[in-house]
Amino acid sequence: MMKMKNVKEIEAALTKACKKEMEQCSYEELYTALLHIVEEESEKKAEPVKGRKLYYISAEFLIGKLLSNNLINLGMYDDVKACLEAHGKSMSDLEEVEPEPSLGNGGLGRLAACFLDSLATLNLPGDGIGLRYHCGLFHQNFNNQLQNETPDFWLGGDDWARKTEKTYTVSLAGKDYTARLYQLAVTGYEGRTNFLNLFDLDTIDPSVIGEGISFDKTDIEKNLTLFLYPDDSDDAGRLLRIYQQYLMVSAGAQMILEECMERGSNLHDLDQYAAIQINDTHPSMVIPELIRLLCEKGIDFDEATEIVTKVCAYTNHTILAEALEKWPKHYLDTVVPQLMPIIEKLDAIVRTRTEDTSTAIIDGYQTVHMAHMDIHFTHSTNGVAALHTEILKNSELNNFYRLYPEKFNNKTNGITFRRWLLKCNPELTDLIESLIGPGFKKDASELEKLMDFVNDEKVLAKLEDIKYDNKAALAGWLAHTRNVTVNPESMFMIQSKRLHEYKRQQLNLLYLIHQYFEIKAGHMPEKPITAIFGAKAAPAYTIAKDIIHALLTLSRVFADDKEVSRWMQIVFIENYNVTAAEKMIPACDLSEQISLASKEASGTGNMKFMLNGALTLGAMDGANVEIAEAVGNNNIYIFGQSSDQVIRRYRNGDYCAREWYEIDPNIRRAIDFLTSEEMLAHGKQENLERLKNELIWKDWFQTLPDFNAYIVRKNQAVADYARNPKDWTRRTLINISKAGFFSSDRTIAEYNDDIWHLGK
Ligand code: 26V
Repeated sequence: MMKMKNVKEIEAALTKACKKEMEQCSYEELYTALLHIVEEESEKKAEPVKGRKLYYISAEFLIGKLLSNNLINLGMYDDVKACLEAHGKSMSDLEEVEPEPSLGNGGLGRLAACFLDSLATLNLPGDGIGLRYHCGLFHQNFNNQLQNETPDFWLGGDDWARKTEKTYTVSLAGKDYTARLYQLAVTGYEGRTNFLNLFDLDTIDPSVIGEGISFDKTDIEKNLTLFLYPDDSDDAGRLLRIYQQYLMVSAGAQMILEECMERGSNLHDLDQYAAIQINDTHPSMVIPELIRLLCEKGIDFDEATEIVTKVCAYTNHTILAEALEKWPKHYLDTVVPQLMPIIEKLDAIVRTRTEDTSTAIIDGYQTVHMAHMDIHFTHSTNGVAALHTEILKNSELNNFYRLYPEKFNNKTNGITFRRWLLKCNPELTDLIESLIGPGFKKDASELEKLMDFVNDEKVLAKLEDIKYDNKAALAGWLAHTRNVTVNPESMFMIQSKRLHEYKRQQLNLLYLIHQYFEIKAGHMPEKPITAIFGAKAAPAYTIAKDIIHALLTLSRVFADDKEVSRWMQIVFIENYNVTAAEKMIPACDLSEQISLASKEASGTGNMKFMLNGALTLGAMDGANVEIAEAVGNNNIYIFGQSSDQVIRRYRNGDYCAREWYEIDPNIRRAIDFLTSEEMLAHGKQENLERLKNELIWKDWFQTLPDFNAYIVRKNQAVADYARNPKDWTRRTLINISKAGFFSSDRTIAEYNDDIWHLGK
C-alpha cells in the first residue's frame, strides 16, 4: 500500500492541490487540501468484510474535529506538522479553521464516536448509522448571565461526510420521502477504515428557522434533520423526534439488508452477516422495521422476529425514568402506521411469555415502551458501568432480569486514548512514551508500567511541568477565544458535562457560596481556586438554565469583590463542546464527578480527566466506583451517600429538603445568598428565587444531605494540593497508570467477545 508519509511528499501534494506555494496559502485552503488528502489515504484502508459486521445505530455521534485525529491515526500527523512549520504555518491555527461537527449532546454521543475509533483500530468491521443534522445541537451564548441558543451552522464549507448516490424511500405518516446516504470515513489508529453512514433529506431548508432556534415543526420536508432532538416540550416537537428516529432506522435497516444480501445472505441467515447495536432507545424502531422488511421479502413473522432478536442487542444508558422513551400509541399511529400492527403482535407475544403486565410493550394507558420492546426482542441488554448494570438488574429492570437473566450483561464504558491523550495532551504522551515505549497507544494496559516511576523525583517534576504548561495553554486559549483571564498558578477544578440537576452543578454552586462566606470571615483557602464549568442546558429545562444563571451571576459577584477575587474565580466556558474539552481536560487538577449516587449511569469525562492526570472528587456513582477500585482510596476523593442509601430514601419517600435547610445554618446561609443583594445586583430575581425555592422545597437530587461531606472532602483536596504538591503529582501518576482499563479498546473487545463476534 502506498502511504504518503514524508514531509516532501506532503508538501508536493499540498502545493499541487492549492496551486500555489504554501506560504501563499490561506489556512482554509490548506485545510481543504489536507481533508482531501486524508480522505484518499483513509479510503485505501477500507477493506471488504468477511463474516459478521456491526452496525452501531445511534441518534448521536459526537465525533469532534477530525483533521488532527485522522492524521494521527494515519501516522501522518508529525510530518504534516513539520511541513506546515517549515512554511511558517501552525497546526493549531489550522485546526481552528475546521468547524466542529455538531452531531451529539454529551456522553452518549461521544461514546459512540470513541467506539467507532476503537472498532477501526482493532480492525473490526463496524459502521455507524445516524442522521446528518444540519445545525445539530444549538450554539450556546451568554447574555446578561443567561443562556441563549442559536443555530450552529457547522455544515458550511468542506466537511468530511461525502454525499453518495444511494437513496432509500421512507414512509412517514403515509407519505414517501427520499433519504440520502452520506458517508464519512472512520480511520483507526494503524487500523482499517470503517464508515459512519448519515442519512438526510435533500429538501431541508434552513430558511424555516426563525428567532433563535425556533422553526415550524410541522413542515417535515424542510425541517426533519435541521436540529438534533429539537425541543420535545410540546406535541409537535415529540412527533418530530419520532419522524427523525424512523427516518434513521428505516433507511438504516434497508441499507443493512441490501449490504448483507450483496454479500450473499439469504436473509434467513442474517445473523451470520450482521450485528446491530441499539444505542439507547432512540433507534428502537429498528426492531419492528426489520421485521416488517423481512416479512415483505417473504419471511414469516415468527421467523423474522427470531432473526431480528438474534441480530440486535440493546444498550441502556440511564435509569432516569423521564429519559426512558415511551410514546403515546396515537403518535406512532400517525407517524409509522406501518409499524403498529407489528408492535401490537410483539406485545401479544410478550403477554404469552409472562403474566407480569409491568413488562408489556403497550401498557393500559396505550403508551408504547421502547425499552421494553428492546429487552424482549434483542438477545442482549447491557448497562454501561458495573454499578449501573447492578441497579438495572436489581431494581429498575428487575422484572425483566427475572424473565431473562441470561440477556443482562455489563460493558463498562471507555474512551479512545488517541483523542483523549495522544491528540489532546501531546506533552504527556511524549513523556509516557519516553518512559515505557509506544505500546500503550494500542494496548492501554501497558500504562500500568508507569507505576515503576511513582517515586521518581525527576519524572514527577516533569509531570508537574506538563500540568502547568497545559494550564497555561488553557489560559491562553481562554484569553484568545473567550476574552477571559485565569491564573495558572491557582488550582483548577473543573466540572464539564451537560447541565442536569442529577449531575448537581448546584452542589458545586453552594460550595462556592460557602467558601465566599469563609473568605469574608477571614478563613482563606490554602490555595487560590479557579472553578471552571462547561455545560449546555436543554433549551426547555428551566431549572438547569437557572443554575447556569446563578453560576454566571456568582462569577460576577466574585470578580467585583477584591477580597474574594484574589482567592476564587468562577469561569463558565461558553459553548462547551469536544474542542473545548480537549483544551480543558489536560489542564485540570480536580475533576468534579459529583452526581447523586445511582443516577449517573457511567460518566466518561471522569475517565478523560483521570487519564490526563487529574484527581477525582466524586460520589460513589457510575464508573467512579470502578475508578476508585482501580486507584485505591488514597488517590481519589470520595464523598456522600451510597447508591443504596439514595435508593432507600427514594423508596421511603422521606427526604425533606426543607428540614435540612432549617436545621443546618451553613446550608441556609448558602441557599439564602442566592437572593441576596449582592446576587440581585447582577442577576434576575425571578430565576434566582425559583432556584432557591427548588432547593428548599424539592431538591429532587438530594443536594443538601451531601453538602457537608462535599465541602469537607473538597477542602481536604485543596489542602493536600497546597501542602504537598509532590505527593499530589505522585497520586496523579497513579491515576494515569491505572487508566488503562478505561480505554474504549477494552470496552469494544468485550462487546465483540460477548455480543457481536465480528468477522475480520
Ligand atoms: C436524557 C434525558 C432526556 C429527557 C430529560 C432528562 C434526561 C436525562 C438524561 C438523559 C440521558 C440519556 C442517555 C444518556 O445520554 N446517557 C449517558 O450515557 C453516557 C454513555 O453511556 C453515560 O456515560 C452517562 O452517564 C449517561 O448519562
